[in-house]
Amino acid sequence: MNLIDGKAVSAAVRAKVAEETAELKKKGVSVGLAVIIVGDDPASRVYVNNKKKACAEVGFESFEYALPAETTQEELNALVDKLNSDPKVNGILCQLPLPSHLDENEVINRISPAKDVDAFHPANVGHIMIGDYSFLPCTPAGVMELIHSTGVEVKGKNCVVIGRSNIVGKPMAMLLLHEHGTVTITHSRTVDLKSITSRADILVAAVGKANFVKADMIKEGAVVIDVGMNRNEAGKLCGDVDFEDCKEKAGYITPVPGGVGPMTIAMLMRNTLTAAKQQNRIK
Ligand code: BQF
Repeated sequence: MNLIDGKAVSAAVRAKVAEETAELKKKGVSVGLAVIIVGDDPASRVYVNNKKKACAEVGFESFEYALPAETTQEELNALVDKLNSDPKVNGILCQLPLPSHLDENEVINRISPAKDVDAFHPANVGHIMIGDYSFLPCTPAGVMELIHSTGVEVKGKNCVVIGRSNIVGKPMAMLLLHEHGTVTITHSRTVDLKSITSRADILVAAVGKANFVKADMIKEGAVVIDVGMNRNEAGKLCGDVDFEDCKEKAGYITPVPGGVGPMTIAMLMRNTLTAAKQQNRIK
């Protein structure tokens, strides 16, 4: 088994972003990311803190907008409008999930596609589908970087994605397809999941169930990427893959924490830098 070190790969990406950010600064260009968080979900708070910390590290300005849980749609919309027209803000993200009285799609649709560093806006989703993109969705992009770090080529391989969310599963499948993988998307209604996952040379688990993937579901030597962020019965952070069960059989495997998570943040930094360059007409 080879452990895929998401911390190391993400540190390399962030170092490159920091270097380019310093170059921009010499040209008088600063990079800014606005992060909106509504309510007090503890996991969201941790994620937002991770993003702000990463911004500081690479030399971006970050602007946090922490709104109370009772915020109205109109107030949220007004904030997005303000950030869309603020030249110091190159990237805007609204931390999901939102409290249930707020419409996530309405917010996503309102963020200027040019500042949509999560790549959730339908215009950016469309770009991804066509294969012409400036921003890749952070988590799938991070997974691709981790796969690249193994040296295993995607071209011609059986790639299986477990999960079909708009944020991970669907764009993940599309990125693997762009690299010429033969891609299968599986989900909760899939019949005989194990027979499909067992044939995967590259398996990406984005299920949302702790320790769901067991050794008998994977192929010997497979690249196993764990996108899960779950808490088990003991409250311990764990992935969708039963790491202990799978680690000897997998060829390469990501841990949780320290696998995909840090890459998601690194890709957000890369997207924000890209946004700043585009807004300042720098190639
Ligand atoms: C690590 C996220 C589910 C739903 C919404 C580093 C993060 C996590 C783990 C992080 C995630 C998960 C984020 C580690 C952002 C990734 O060391 O393993 C960083 O901050 N993430 C998010 O913003 O929204 C989510 C998962």
